[in-house]
Amino acid sequence: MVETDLFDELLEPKRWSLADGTMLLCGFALQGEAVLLNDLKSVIAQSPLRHMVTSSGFAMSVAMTNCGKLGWVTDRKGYRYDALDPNTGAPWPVMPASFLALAAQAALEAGFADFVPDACLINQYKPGARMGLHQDKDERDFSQPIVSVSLGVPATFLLGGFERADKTVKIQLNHGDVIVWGGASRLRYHGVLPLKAGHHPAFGLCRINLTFRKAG
Ligand code: MD3
Ligand code: FE
Repeated sequence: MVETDLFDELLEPKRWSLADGTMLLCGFALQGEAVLLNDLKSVIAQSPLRHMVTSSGFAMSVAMTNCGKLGWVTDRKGYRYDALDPNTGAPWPVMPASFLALAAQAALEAGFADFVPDACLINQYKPGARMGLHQDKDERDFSQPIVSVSLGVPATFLLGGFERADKTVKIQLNHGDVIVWGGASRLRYHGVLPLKAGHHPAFGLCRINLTFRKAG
């Protein structure tokens, strides 16, 4: 039936294969958005966003917090995963069921069954905040994918190669977009250009990125 086809078309997220093992699922996080946003608020209330310091002593422009069994932290001693929030001394907030379900469903769409993340890093970008080119290498098992969810103001993501100097391609990430990074692409260099001024009804000036990992 024509109506059914139309609705299928509207509900079916646009997907793009970006590189080996990497899939962009446009708008994938929009279904169940209200619950996701409530759960996000609750996590941030328990473990507030903060600007962590790198080993060289500079504060990151991105504000961060975590939920799940493990959280990514950096301080003068360097990068690591830790079960405790250094600011509160307490375990990180429990990973909400809505977060776990979104990450598992996205991973499955990209061909990774049974993805059970134990860490969700929450990155908050305000105008000007950026993330320089880097690799994600602090996890135990690189065969596990990473799922990232973009919310709020759009950002330009840079996807590079396997060496820092390799050329990069720009990818615009909008509210609700989800990327599953797996396979060979798991160790590609990547970063985020300084956030431009923008406005989103629920996030104001900000972009929030949720990054789900099996870290331990
Ligand atoms: C590409 N965050 O927290 S997540 C990070 O938008 C980080 O906040 C970015 O990079 C952000 O480490 C992007 C997307 C991401 C995660 C892992 C990757 C992209 C990746 C691994 C390989 C290649
Ligand atoms: Fe990264």
